[in-house]
Amino acid sequence: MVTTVTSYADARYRASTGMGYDGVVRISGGGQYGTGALLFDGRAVLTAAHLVAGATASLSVAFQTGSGTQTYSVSHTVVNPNYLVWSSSNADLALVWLSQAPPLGANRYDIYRDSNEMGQDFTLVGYGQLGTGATGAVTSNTAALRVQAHNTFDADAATLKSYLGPSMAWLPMLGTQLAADFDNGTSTQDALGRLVGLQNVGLGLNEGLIAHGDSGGPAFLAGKVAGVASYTSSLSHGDINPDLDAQHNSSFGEMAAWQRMSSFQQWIDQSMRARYPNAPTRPDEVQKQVSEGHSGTSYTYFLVQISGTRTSTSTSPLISVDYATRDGTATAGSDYVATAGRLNLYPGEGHAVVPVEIVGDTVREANETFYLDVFSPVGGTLGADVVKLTAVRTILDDDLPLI
Ligand SMILES: [Ca+2]
Ligand SMILES: [Ca+2]
Ligand SMILES: [Ca+2]
Ligand SMILES: [Ca+2]
Repeated sequence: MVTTVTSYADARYRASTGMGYDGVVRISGGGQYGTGALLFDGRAVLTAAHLVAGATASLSVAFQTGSGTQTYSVSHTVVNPNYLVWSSSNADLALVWLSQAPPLGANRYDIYRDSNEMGQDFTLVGYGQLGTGATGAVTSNTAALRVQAHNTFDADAATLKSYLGPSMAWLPMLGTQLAADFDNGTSTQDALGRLVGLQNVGLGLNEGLIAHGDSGGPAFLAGKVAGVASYTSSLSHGDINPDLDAQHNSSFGEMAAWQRMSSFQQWIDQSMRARYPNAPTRPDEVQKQVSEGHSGTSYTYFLVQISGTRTSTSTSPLISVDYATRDGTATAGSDYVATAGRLNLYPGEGHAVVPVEIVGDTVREANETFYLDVFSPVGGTLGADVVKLTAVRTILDDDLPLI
């Protein structure tokens, strides 16, 4: 991660444990290093396809949390099918599933589902090469420092192509990549200002950019993954070259692109749903009581089902609801993993599940309950005058008393 600070080891740019970034992981495999983010089901890690698509060696995923560094193996990998079909740089996304439950202290993230990213300031987090905007990336990140920086989403990458033509050697698919340039507060290094007329010196000297090793890392808006780091470029057009040193090294005057999660959410959601073990598909299959287990986590599922007809029009094909867990006698963090997000039902889907992780232990306890609230429906209703639905789960203690 290249930032504008004089020292890239500056504590202000560390994404230290306990700051909300403990679900940002370092991915290793095939001699490559990259970054990823643990998604809301606590099993799937979102990253870039180019890190994993050709990896013959097995991948591993390292977490840094308050309980130290823990490394997990991967049980399954799915690369976005369009990565192989569309031209390079497009649909550069993969999901990898952990072979076992990760640390409870690792944050789980929803994806950012609204399409109002442009113009917003975001936080990028990763394990990439270190450097400054003035020097570019100068050193590999052998200490596996997790670093954060900030930037502003400037444009859809396809817009750049429409201005630059052959000066940009690739063809981003419309609406699928978020571009940001690396500003230092001057118009001279305002890459997208000079190249495509998007004058905006952004956060000035407070900006950062991705570098090697940050690939697959998250760009956060409101604590949700809005983008997945994909590539950087030193762009020029005719005699205009905003790059500070005219070298492709993540310096001031370059740009980067993130795959845009709001345009890939259907693929992400449906890929995850396809791998939930024993998920119910009908109300009579829903288990309202779940055995706690003794270690790791297991799932309980809440089923969201459409009854009646969709009210959405073709311009709004989604039905969605927001959801959030809530403590009853069970406590989030020790008995189950709190989760909150938005669930979409896509065209052709009549139901979907919200998985919640149940925390196993060997402590003798009472049976305990928690709730899932469902609210803010879009494209449908919860029922006349109903603003919130609540379902309850009982965690059955399965530990013997000490005798
Ligand atoms: Ca910028
Ligand atoms: Ca700019
Ligand atoms: Ca450069
Ligand atoms: Ca137990």
